[in-house]
Amino acid sequence: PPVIRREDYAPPAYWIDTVDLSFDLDPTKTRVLNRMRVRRNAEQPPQPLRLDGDELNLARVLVNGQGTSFKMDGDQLVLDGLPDEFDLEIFTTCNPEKNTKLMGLYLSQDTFFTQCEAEGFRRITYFLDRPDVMASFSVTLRADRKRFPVLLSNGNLVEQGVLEDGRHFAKWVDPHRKPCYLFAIVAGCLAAREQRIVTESGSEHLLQIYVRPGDLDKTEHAMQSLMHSVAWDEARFGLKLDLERFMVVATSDFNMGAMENKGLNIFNTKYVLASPATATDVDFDGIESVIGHEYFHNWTGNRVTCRDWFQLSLKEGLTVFRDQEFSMDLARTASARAVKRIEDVRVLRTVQFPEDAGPMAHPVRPDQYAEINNFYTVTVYEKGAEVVRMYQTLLGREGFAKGLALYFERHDGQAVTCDDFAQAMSDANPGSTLALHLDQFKRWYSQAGTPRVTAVGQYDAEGQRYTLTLSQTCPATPGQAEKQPFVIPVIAGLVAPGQGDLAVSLHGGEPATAHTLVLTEPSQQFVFERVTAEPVPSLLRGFSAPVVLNQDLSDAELLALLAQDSDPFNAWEAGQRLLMRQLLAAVTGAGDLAAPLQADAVAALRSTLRRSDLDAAFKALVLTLPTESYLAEQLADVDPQRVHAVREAARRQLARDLAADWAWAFDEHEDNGSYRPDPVSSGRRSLAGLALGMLVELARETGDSVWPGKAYQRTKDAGNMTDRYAATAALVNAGHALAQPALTRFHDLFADDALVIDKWFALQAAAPDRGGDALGRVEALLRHPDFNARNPNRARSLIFSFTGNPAAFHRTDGAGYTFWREQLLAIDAFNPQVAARLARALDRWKKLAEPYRSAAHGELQKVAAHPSLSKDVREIVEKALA
Ligand code: B3K
Ligand code: ZN
Repeated sequence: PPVIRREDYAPPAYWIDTVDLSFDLDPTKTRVLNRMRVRRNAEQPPQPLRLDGDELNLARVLVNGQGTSFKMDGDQLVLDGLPDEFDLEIFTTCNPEKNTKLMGLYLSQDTFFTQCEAEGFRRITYFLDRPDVMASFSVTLRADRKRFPVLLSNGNLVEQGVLEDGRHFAKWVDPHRKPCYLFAIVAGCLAAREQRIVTESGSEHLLQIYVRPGDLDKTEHAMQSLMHSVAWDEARFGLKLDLERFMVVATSDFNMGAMENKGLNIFNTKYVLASPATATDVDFDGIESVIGHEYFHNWTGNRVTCRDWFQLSLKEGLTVFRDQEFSMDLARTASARAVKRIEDVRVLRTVQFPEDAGPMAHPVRPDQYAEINNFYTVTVYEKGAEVVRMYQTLLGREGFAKGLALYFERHDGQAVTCDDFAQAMSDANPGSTLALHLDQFKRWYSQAGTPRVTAVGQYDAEGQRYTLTLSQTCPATPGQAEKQPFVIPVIAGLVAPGQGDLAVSLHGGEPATAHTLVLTEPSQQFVFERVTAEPVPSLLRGFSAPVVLNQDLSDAELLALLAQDSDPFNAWEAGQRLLMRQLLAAVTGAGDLAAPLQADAVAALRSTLRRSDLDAAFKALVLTLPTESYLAEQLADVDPQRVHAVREAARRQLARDLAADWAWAFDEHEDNGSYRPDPVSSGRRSLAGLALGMLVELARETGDSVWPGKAYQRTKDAGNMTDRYAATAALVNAGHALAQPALTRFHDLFADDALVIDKWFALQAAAPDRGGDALGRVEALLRHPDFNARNPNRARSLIFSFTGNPAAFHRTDGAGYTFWREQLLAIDAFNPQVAARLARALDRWKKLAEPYRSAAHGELQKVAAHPSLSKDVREIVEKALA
């Protein structure tokens, strides 16, 4: 497929100032009349106007009201010999019912929805489908009144009324100019939860959440989250809601999480609908952060947008950072903030680090793509958010807020670049470390790969001096063999066992318990003074930079940090390092698998579990072993079955060695009373759920029937979905005989609730493989009457859960890979975007040991040889094979 390069960017040859769209909505043949005011961009050489289109039927083109000649060049409509300014009128039709790609205008449960980012608007009408062309939109919708009673678009409703033949209309005008990727319409039978608010600054707004009428009772949490979002953005950054009406609409057919269309966010139902009976704590948190994320885009993305799609992280990295900060600020306690931070870092390390080390590795600001949808990645989003976080770490909260204010002062209403953002941050903070090293800092945008930082310390007891040498390297990535040094902020403290954090001075400065070391050279020394005892260095606190830290700490030093580090992130990190070290030794060693963990590590986990000064949520994270995929990333030659066997053995060991402690933890943290999704009570549920899983696992060995019986009872009488799901998962994961009746009940109880049935599929597809039974189970589920691959949520819940289950997917006979290829090709035929995500499952095939490696390679080659692959999937598999 043709490659688009960042360096080829040129401003548009024409501007579109106004767009007046009128839709005659019909499921099989929707008619779209598009009237534009177009103006030549005098700063560009004269050239024809090339409008993008995709799967449209073109009926008529008028320039200044006159028929005109035009050419087609592939999908583009080309007009030549145009005046400098003119009215352009284009009439097309499209077929929403046949739109299985869910890009452009489509139908979901008899309701019309649109998805335009990145390049879906061209599937609605011919246009300059690029984010630097911003226009004022007005939209008239006409549709059958009974079947499509609610008609929505961006902005304000200015007119509505009844038409003949049972139809009606609504006219919407968006007061803000916007790129077409933020355009949206919705038409169907929906009901809204409404809330009028008065903001801190006194303005009044109407918030609405539209869902299918039967789902109204599941919108309270989404509305609360939206109200919190509005208040937070105004309080933390002074960013106000700029619309009279802000709408969120939910659909069950959606390619991703949600979309920030101006004033009319469209959401996957997964991130809107929740009730205690149907949604888990994780779902409640997901809703809060995605509602926040899309709302925050109203400023970071919509008021200031991207010049081109290479700049995607300008809005995505920044908005992820903002939604992370929002969730942390709502969490309130320091411990709950740390838990959120640990969860975010876990995602980064288990998904983004592998991406950055594999065939799809790309900089936060990519240099090229074949299909832009393939670059909505964890690198652009999550690593991009870490880059934004580093500005805040270097500048402080206030300096960062000043930088953001300057960014809006300069660029409100514009389409800009990552460089513009960096410049505003720097200019607002003259003399700062960032300003001093700005060009070098910007390498975070241009260089791919996860940097390695090595730390070596030396203590001079007599001089009470501690010298820390930090050095950095970065591995090669596709197209980037050599890397230049990064600017890496390393927040550091020195912990003296038995005394806690030492107040020390750095290079003769004021004594403090934490210092931000800024590593800019390949290697640098930092000298701490007044170090009164031999310390254990606590580095990269709060995960202050997205790097791998190599540090030779002994088991005893790690145990000291786990018990005493004042930074909860690093306390957790020390525990994980210790566990990882022992698990990896068991994977690579030949030793027996009965007990991969050493006694002192188990004892430390026990005392963490029993501590009364820690939150349950934090304890649950400390007591959760590193994931199989994170373990695999540390190895050169991965045998996924061996990794699985070792991790499972360690889980059994923990279940056994801490049996009495798990029983205590369950009884102590068990649900008591009404459900609230706050961090404290959800943390208790999380720890109780972990404990129950361990106790049921242990019962497999001991033959005990008490804990499985308790779990089964819970699957029947749990007061909320978090507990019900945890109990069902405990039985399913242990392969217990009670799992089947529990699953049957679960299905019967929630047969009408699609999001819960998604959980039912996911739970089974993600369960440990026992003797190779997982694939057969998944194949049987594929034939279940509730399965439907055309619904992305359902496809993800079964097929993606299976490929994300390492021991089930990586079979010595390669049958998991064959299944992957078949599903991938089937889905690619109707929804390339979803297929391209599934294609990523074999990104890391070159790391696999035999026989997995050859089997995976063979299936990848078969996919690549398929004659009618989408360009989405082609780009992924060609990179994987390169
Ligand atoms: N901006 C959208 C993502 C669009 C994805 C297009 N393939 C959602 C978000 O990041 O908020
Ligand atoms: Zn986003």
